[in-house]
Amino acid sequence: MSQYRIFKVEDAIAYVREAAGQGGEVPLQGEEIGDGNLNQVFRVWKPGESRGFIVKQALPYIRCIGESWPLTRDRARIEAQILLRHGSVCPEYTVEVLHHDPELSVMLLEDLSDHQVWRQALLEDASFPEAAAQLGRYLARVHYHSSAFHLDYQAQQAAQIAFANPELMAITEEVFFVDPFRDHERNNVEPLIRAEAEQQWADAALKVKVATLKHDFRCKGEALLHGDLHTGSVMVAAGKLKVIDAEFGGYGPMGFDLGVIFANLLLNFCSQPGRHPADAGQRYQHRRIEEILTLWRSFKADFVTLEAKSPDPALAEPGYVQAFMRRVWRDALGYAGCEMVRRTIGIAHVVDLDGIEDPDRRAPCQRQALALGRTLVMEAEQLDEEQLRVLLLEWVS
Ligand code: SR1
Ligand code: MG
Ligand code: MG
Ligand code: MG
Repeated sequence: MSQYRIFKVEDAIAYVREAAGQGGEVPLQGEEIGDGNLNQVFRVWKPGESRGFIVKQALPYIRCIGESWPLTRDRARIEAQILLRHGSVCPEYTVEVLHHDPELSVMLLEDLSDHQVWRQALLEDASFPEAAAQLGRYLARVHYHSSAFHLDYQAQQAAQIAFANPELMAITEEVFFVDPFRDHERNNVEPLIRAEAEQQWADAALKVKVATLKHDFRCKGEALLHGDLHTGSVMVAAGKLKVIDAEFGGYGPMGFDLGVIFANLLLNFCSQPGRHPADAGQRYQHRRIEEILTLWRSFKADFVTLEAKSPDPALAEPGYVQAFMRRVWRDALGYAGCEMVRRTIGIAHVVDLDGIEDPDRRAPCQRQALALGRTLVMEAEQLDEEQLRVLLLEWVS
């Protein structure tokens, strides 16, 4: 279409006119609404109409850092292709890509402004009782259909090549598994929890477990992951859910996506004593435990149902999928532990913890997130679903 330029509102409007076929006679308005770490995002709408369009454009650098950390714009093309692939097997729960332009590093997405970001909904104690089960179904569908259970060897190899995302997944390796487990300049450690961070950096047993998880993240290409499935990548509305923001996606272990979302529910869990009086906070903590277990059970039930139709005679062997699910569960707990640690002392935090204004109330919540994260990494191999529930109940405070 045209040469790359960093969009201003008028460029986003012009792109909508062309990509969505909105002629010059249609009045359109726009505003920049992006609050993520990487991209700029515009909403463009016709005055008087509630539903508009979303324009997401990749900048040639990481937005939250600036031009000192350059980053491939090709991530916009990769994200569009991942969302289209995930949408082809799970349209109900994947944001719709209406158009994308690799040259402009831009895509046109359905407007979800009648939805709420799940992270925000959880912080406002708004109840979306179906969200956990819906997200489990989403993960079962997108993981199964991109895995060896569904694709033959050639098709899966082709997908691994087509969805290769080396630059973004290398960032995940660094900011998820490397920096937070040593004293790195990119970390963001608050003074009140410095001692706990230093203790962790000296924890050789923990670092060996994290090394395994990192190695598997690189080598275990089980499925086409979302790659950054925190509660800010999930939009919810009454009875509805849509997953957005797949730029960190690529082939990796299924337990990674599950672990990231478990961890973000647990970060909310850890934030409760800093946000609410004990009785209300504990009620919300119990909800987070149930959401994690519901999400997992929904994932497992749907995955096992899909797997029953697997065309691969070896992987369809009765009993194998159950053994595989146990491995995915164990991986998920390990990745959940890493995500909790990195969102507490790494480069990218979460508002659940950082939004607690009083540092003396915030620090105990952050300490709990670090300690629970460590426990999950260390004990992942020993915990079944019921044991996780018992363990988390012990952390309710
Ligand atoms: C430097 S990028 C840091 C994080 O922001 C994104 O949201 C991803 O979670 C990434 O790890
Ligand atoms: Mg986002
Ligand atoms: Mg993101
Ligand atoms: Mg983003």
